[in-house]
Amino acid sequence: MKIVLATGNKGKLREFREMFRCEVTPFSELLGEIDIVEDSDSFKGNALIKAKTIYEKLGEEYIVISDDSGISVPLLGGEPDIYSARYAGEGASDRDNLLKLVENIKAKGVDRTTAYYTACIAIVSKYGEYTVHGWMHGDVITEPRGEGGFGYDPMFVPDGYALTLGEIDNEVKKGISHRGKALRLAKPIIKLLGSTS
Ligand code: ITT
Repeated sequence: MKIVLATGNKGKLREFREMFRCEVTPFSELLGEIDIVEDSDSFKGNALIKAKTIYEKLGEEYIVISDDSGISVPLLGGEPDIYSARYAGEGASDRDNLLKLVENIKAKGVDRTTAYYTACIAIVSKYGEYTVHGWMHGDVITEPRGEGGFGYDPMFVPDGYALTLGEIDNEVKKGISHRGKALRLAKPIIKLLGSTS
């Protein structure tokens, strides 16, 4: 069975490719651009919407994997959470979203506060639907640093580190990240599904 990723996010695609030793294809190479409406109220719900939409278009020879993820800041009542990709509005860039989060934290009168990333990975194949989660805890800061990673990484300092994810090597991020943890749980499921066909 062929593994297809139901994501249009280049940062996620790069991290998936680095973690999977087998070939993974982004859905756009097979289906072109598709606008998927992510209207669930949870990471799990949105991850399943993405994977099921692509699986239904591709069919039984495929294992479709999606990721729905985001950052949550307790000081802001958990924002932006499932709205992380569109925090500064529909079509907002990673930079716009990061700057909005910086401004909202500053408006609370602090320059650092706790935060965590969540990733839900959904796997859909002819054998059914599976989901796994991973989390990474740390702090967000109002003076972003570093060019690495993507999204909110330049403002996120993982617990136990002094550097931001924008400054930390990608290999290190994989070992500690929400996505890395979820992917390590997803791997044996994907392997089993691939060998059952
Ligand atoms: P797809 O739905 O096509 O996969 P997306 O970017 O719209 O891509 P999400 O709806 O899951 O994906 O939104 C995730 C957002 O959360 C993403 O755009 C980033 O802003 C942020 N995010 C998630 N994981 C991150 C990470 O590892 N580092 C930095 N930001 C991350």
